[in-house]
Amino acid sequence: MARTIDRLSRGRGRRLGVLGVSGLLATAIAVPVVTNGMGVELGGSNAQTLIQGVKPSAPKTGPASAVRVNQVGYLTDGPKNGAFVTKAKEPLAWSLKDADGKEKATGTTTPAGLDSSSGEKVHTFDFSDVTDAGHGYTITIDGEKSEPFDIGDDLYTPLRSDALAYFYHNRSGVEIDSKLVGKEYARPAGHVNGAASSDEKVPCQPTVCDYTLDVSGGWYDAGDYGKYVVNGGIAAAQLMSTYERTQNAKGVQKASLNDGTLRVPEHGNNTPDALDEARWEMDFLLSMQVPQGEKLAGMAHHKVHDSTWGAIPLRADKSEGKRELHAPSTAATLNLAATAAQAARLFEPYDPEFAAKSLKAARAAYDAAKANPEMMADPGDATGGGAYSDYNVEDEFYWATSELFITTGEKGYHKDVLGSKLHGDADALFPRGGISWQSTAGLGALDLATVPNKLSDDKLAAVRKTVTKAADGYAADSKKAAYGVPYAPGDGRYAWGSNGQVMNNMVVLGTAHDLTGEDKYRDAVLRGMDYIMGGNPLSQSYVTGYGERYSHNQHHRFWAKQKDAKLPNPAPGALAGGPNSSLEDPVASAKLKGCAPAKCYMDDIESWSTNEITINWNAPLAWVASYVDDLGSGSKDKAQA
Ligand code: 9MR
Repeated sequence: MARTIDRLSRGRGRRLGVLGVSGLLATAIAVPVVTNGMGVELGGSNAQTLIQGVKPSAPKTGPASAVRVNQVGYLTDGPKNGAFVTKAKEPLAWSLKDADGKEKATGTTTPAGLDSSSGEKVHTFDFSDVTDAGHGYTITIDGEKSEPFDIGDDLYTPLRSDALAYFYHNRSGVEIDSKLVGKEYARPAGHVNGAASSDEKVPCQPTVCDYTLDVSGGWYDAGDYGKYVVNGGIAAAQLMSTYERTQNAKGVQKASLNDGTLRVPEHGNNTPDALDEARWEMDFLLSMQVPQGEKLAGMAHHKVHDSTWGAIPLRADKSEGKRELHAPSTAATLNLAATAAQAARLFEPYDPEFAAKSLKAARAAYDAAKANPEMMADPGDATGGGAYSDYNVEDEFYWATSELFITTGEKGYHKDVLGSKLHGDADALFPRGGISWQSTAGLGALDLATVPNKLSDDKLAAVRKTVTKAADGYAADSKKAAYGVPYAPGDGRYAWGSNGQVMNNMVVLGTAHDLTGEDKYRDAVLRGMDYIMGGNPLSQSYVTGYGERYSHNQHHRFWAKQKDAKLPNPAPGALAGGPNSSLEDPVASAKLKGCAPAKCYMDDIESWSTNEITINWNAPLAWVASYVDDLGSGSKDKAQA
């Protein structure tokens, strides 16, 4: 990765490779003054070890090399694989060179035949035996040279921070502070201007209700300024789980997401920064609940957004669209129940009052959903915002009751967990295509498997088995794929947000690794990172600022430099939706007709169906970034349960 990475201390020893990455790595533990990398001091009294993000060099564009590698790099002790596009039938020689062009290792490729994801013939190559850390390595095959990459420990430390900073950047209802994000990304608060476009006193769509709610705050969903309880819910849950994992899994850096570690304004409040970020959304989700005294009290409104689509580009504070609350839905209500139940246990040590309020809201939401199990959002309600309609809420019920059971240990919730058709059914909990906003049961199963709870030993073992069974499937998919991606939807078609699906499969794999310590799960996560960071049929890194050829024109109304040179590109750490076989926007359908699944992507701001960014894709990215950072060197002897 040809750029500087700022790292401050992280309180853990590092293994330095023979090629010496020591110049980049600070070793001191106590850092009394924390800056944001632009020389600006951050944090309150508790600021301790702010994790810095990348300072990207300009993205490369133009024709890609036929040698495909992870453009960020490979963990010192992890697997190291790549692919080469060629019609050659016989194995070819590969040569690994260091930054000075000196040959460090050689080998031969393995012909892999036709790769169905790209429709191209490829060879694969494996240089896992090379464990010398360094920068600027390249692989040359048949006269073609790869993009440069690193070998080293902790390559994903900045991603842990950048993937989470995405959420602060996209906060609604508050000024985005240049001291935290730099001048380019600072902006005034959006949707709190007292006008019809304010979220402070929002009426319902006509005939839906006759009250108004203050639903300011929360995160904008994506390139649009809608805020959806379905989707906001899973994103908040996965952020909380990113933190929760650091408290429960073995071999993790427990303090890595604590107060003073991330770019949030709440430093010094003694609450882990990852929870501060999740709280910003939780307060919004709670505000979407129908108030006591109303007919549907306890239910949650499905969404709030403009009554018509806003133009692009458009900074949040300049948005003038009229905001409206849409009808409550069972799915939204269960998202609220699940996340508020999770928040109740996580905030208990930091803000017991908020924890109690959350638990009360979660119980009320769950009861309301049981009383109204079929209030489905209208799939046609998609003007000015997405529909997020979902006809099957069994999975949301399973997720919500799992969270309520974990938090309370109560018999009623226990009965509902065990009584669910989904319980114990790995294929139903973890569909081939992955967990998504439409398929949330896996979130409940993952938490039951990893967060201490009152399931009996045999039942806990059975839940864990569903996780490892699903992970076995994703790991097998990764092994079969020339590009190593742990994503093989049944119909072979990549979904809208396929990169989010890849990430969610990696969350399941990472959890299976946490539970068992088995290398195959860790390897599949790292192979997934290879795919996301440029080792794919387009040689495209899908995370802004990471790798050489990274996505930088994602669909976003403020990060819209492609439309207006005065505006910024997406901030580092933003994950593009990725290839979508269905080409659901005019630009993609005009330009990508007939594309092979993993090539149905373009880095164009107009291609919202392949190149949007959203909270529910960045949330699993944050989980995965935190997991892979914990791997350190990727050493196989990582201590496990
Ligand atoms: O991620 C959603 C995808 O699964 C759906 O197929 C698609 C069309 O309904 O909508 C996607 O979600 C978008 C939402 O509707 C509006 N905000 C942006 C979201 C990401 O593209």
